[in-house]
Amino acid sequence: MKRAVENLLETAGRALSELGDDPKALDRARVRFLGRKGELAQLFKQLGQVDEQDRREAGRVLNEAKAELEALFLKALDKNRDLAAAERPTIDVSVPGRRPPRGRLHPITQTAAEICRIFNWLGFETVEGPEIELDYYNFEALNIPKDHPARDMQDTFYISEDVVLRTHTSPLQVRTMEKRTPPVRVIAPGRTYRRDSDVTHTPMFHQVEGLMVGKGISFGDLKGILTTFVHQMFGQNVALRFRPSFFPFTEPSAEVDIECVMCRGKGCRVCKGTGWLEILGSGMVDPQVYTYVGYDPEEITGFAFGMGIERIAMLKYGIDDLRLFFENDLRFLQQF
Ligand code: 2NL
Repeated sequence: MKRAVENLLETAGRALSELGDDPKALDRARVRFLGRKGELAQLFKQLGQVDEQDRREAGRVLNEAKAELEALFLKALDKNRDLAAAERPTIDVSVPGRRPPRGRLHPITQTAAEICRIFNWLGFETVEGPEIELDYYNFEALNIPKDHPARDMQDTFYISEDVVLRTHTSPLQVRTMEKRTPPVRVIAPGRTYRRDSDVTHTPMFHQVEGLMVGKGISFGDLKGILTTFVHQMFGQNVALRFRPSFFPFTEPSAEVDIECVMCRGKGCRVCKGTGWLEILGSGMVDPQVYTYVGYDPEEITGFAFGMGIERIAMLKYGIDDLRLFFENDLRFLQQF
């Protein structure tokens, strides 16, 4: 038995020294010598056949051999790990890191923020609200009667008989007046929806509307505020004009044109030869609207205005195709 054990230790030692650094070979050797059916286990099995008086000594020798073998394999395993670590590529800490791509705000978002910033500076508070609206706030309270063309099924997304996707951001201002007592000065940006889709119309587009109501607010205030806005947005020297117009919710009403930003008023393709570009609609809030929100039309006056953000962005950045805003082509978006 003693001989067999010495033999085993010697073979194992030799096998380990010839192993090289392959971790799989090391594991195969471990199974061969220390495994459940390995060579050492075979010797333990033979213990039963050893003479009674020698069995105790043989057991001791076998247990010692087992401890020695285990120590041998642990050492080989350690050496193996060191070799593997040495082979792993080291990290070059001086290599510059990969830069994550930096996002930016969509040109529509930037334009809306710029418009709101100017009006905030003029004392208007930004308000936001639901895109799914009651017919009452979208039409009724704005003096748009049931048979008005703006309510036509052609233009409005109806969710039910009295619920719509808002067709403008005016309902926000109605809600604001309902909640507050004058004076009120708010600017309301947001998404709006109309059943309209061609080269110059998208079913979802963006609007900013503003409202200023209180005691003694006049058409002169409207002209002053909107003139200041145009000069801040498009430049101090840009000419503008107020042209009579009509909206169901304002009386009188006026549209604002600016001198064409492409040809500086000479006449070109963009302004269709007129030298002027329409940028917003406005007017004195119709007294009828005040009765809906519980204001006294004898006491309260004010003005409101609305503009399409896509149109403002196109004029400000010289973009000639509305669809570019909705394609999300990074080559386009990264320019803003
Ligand atoms: C346009 C014209 C306009 C308004 C919006 C408004 C809101 C209330 C009362 C009265 Cl609560 N008016 N909004 C007034 C005039 C014109 O928008 O061309 N928008 C793109």
